[in-house]
Amino acid sequence: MTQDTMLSSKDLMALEDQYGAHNYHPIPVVLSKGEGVYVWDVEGKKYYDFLSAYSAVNQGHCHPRIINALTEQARKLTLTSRAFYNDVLGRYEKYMHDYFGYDKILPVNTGVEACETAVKLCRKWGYEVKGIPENEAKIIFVANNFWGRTLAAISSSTDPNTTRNFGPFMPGYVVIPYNDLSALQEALDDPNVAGFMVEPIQGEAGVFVPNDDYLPKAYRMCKERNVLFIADEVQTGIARTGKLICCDHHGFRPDILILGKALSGGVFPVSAALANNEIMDTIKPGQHGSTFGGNPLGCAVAMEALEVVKDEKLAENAQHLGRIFRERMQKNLVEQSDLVNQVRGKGLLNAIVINDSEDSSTAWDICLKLAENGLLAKPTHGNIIRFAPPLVMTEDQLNECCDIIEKTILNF
Ligand code: IF1
Repeated sequence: MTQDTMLSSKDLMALEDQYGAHNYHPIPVVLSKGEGVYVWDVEGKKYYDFLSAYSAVNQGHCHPRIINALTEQARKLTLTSRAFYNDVLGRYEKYMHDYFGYDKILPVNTGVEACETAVKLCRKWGYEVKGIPENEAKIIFVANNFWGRTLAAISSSTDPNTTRNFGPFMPGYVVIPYNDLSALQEALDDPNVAGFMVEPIQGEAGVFVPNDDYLPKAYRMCKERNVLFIADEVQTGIARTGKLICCDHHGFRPDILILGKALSGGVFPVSAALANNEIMDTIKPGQHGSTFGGNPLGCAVAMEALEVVKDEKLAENAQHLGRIFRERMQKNLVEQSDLVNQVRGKGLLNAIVINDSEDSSTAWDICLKLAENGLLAKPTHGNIIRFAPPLVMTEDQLNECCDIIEKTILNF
């Protein structure tokens, strides 16, 4: 069963079924190669990737510059732990300061760790700077949020499938409806609120874009109450929505910025919480960290991944192609087909809403047809299909993809 043994897609799926926990239900395609906007399955069939590993592969699969940074660093030094300094971390931290404009970074591995880091930072700031009485700090979340699978993360979840039989949960959370400023105003009346954490566009909820004034007004309301605005940009950050981070569309800077996924171009888990000194300096030695956080390999990869975003103007491309995508879906599907109710999104983070119930299998069945026709996308809920290709796509490629999507759905 080594790599040399020739196994078919069917064999490989059977292995996962028998030996792996059944915590996923993937589209039945087994991928073995990726390059730019394309992936190939074991049998050699080529697909356009319209998921980009949930927006982690914004720079395209196996970007040669990022892979080069990975292999060069891997030959020199991969991990020291934070018991010692390494010669890449400081450079990376300065690089992140220059790139995103925050005083300091706290480097971690996965997105959920970065989100939990933000929650811990927020609580600590709440006690030590804002002056909230011990163990009384609250953090406001919104309904249908998604920030990972740890107990701290699912404690804020409103999805019963995510929480059932995993309790008891973390206290100190308040959950209000998304896109609802009066609910936020009311929740902010509690003087023990330390922070408000939100995804600028809700991913798992189905690429739900809030009203244009929601985020900037929410930010201002938080400022008025001395509450930290925490932006979970793990999915929306790194050029995905047509700006470097989604909050850039609205002209304000969150107090804590959480990044992950495409921070490493999907090559290696690299995530981070960024904040200014007033917040970050509340954390002292021994109070937070991990074995791998800030490892030289991840730092080298992240710097190159961010250089690629700048050099290849990926934010601009996402903005431009996103407009074309939504225009075509609107004109050729929403207005032509009873099957599609809506197209929504920003930049190249988009979704179409299928005219069927949330618990139908229509979106899933359409995704199987799309795969047959050479394009990989994943439903979120039974009636929403997310479309998020790598941002290195060309206009010609995007138009070819729109042809595939339109043909598949009009023939469905
Ligand atoms: C899975 C969804 C996407 C995230 C936001 C933090 C994290 C995520 C906004 C945690 C992770 C993932 C994880 C992935 C599915 C996926 C997802 F459909 F579930 F909602 F992207 F849209 N904040 N999102 O979206 O980051 O610890 O995973 O690095 O299989 O659970 P992580």
